[in-house]
Amino acid sequence: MIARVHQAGLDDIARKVDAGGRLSFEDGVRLFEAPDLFAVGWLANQARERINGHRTYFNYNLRIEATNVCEASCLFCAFARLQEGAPGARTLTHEQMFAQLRKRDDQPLTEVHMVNGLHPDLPFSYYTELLTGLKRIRPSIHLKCFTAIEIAFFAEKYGKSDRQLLEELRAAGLDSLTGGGAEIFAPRVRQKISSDKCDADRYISVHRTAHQMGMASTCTMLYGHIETMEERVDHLLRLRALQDETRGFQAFIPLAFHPDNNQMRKLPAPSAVETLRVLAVSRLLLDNIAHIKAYWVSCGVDVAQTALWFGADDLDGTVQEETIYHMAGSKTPSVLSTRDIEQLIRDAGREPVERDTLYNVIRTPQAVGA
Ligand code: V47
Repeated sequence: MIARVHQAGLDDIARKVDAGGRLSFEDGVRLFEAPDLFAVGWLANQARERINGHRTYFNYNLRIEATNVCEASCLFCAFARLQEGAPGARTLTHEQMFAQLRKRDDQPLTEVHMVNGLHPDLPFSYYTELLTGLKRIRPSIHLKCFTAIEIAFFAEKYGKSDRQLLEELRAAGLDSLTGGGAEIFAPRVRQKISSDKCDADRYISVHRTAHQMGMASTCTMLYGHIETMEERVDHLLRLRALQDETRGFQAFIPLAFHPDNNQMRKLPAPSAVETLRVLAVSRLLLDNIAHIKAYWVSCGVDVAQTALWFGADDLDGTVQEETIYHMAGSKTPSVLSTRDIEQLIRDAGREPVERDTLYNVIRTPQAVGA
């Protein structure tokens, strides 16, 4: 592999990676453009193994999507409906969501993960009572809810500062924020694909406030549509800069664009090669974010498994009940059992570790028969 890295003209980057040094904007662009995916992947694997060894994390989680009614009209979104009553619009009652959790009484769930549309009419109490009710049913559950876009929307709609809003949501049961809604930070792309949603500075400032309050979050990037390599690198380096400041991001999740049932359906989905490259370059550039997630619902189970040798060290979790990607054409199953995930990881030659949302180890499953 050293010879391949040399042939790919990446010796200087390899030296930096070896020394645990920081890569530059230009390094990032070269890594995206280098034809030899295996050379890039091998470098990312060095970084992955230095940070996480063979460990590969997953969690026992449940997705709940309270409403898909959304004021924003992002071109890539197949999930959102502009208003109540539109075909496919769906806002769940508290009881419906509580039932989703109650019917899993026998599952050792550690997390509920919730992302919603920007609903124009729901009162703030809809969210606070939802959080409180979920916690009442399962006091130990970690509520990882809302994107920074939702938080910015709530702050404006309910007339609260970000900090006040987050304090009130935390008092109701919120534990951490999801990373959704980042898309691509560059204004050129954002204007085209999600023009009526808050901008990159706002996304960053919500996460900054959450981190300053001691609340963890994750971060994402939607790739494989109209963005350039430079715009990807710019996005990653903005996340890295915030992480230098706050250390609040637990993981980065690249999200592969899915083209079905949305206004960008003429574009092809990114290939497996593209996905592996994005994961690898992310691992190399984001030297201060401990975990890189190959979200199997977004990139497919087989690619997620392969990605464990291309920089990724986390597969997300059991998921269950996901609709954002399935409405946009994801062919993945709706759920993976922890046993399925453990087997996928072992078959890839890595060591499965069940974690909670904050990466505390829940258990290190033994191989069957071991
Ligand atoms: O914000 C929507 C993206 C996100 C499409 O924080 C699409 O751990 C591709 O945020 N093609 C929601 N992507 C999912 C999300 C997430 C997923 C996994 C883990 C975490 C985490 C967060 O999905 C949205 C948007 O960026 N999205 N539509 C689409 N057609």
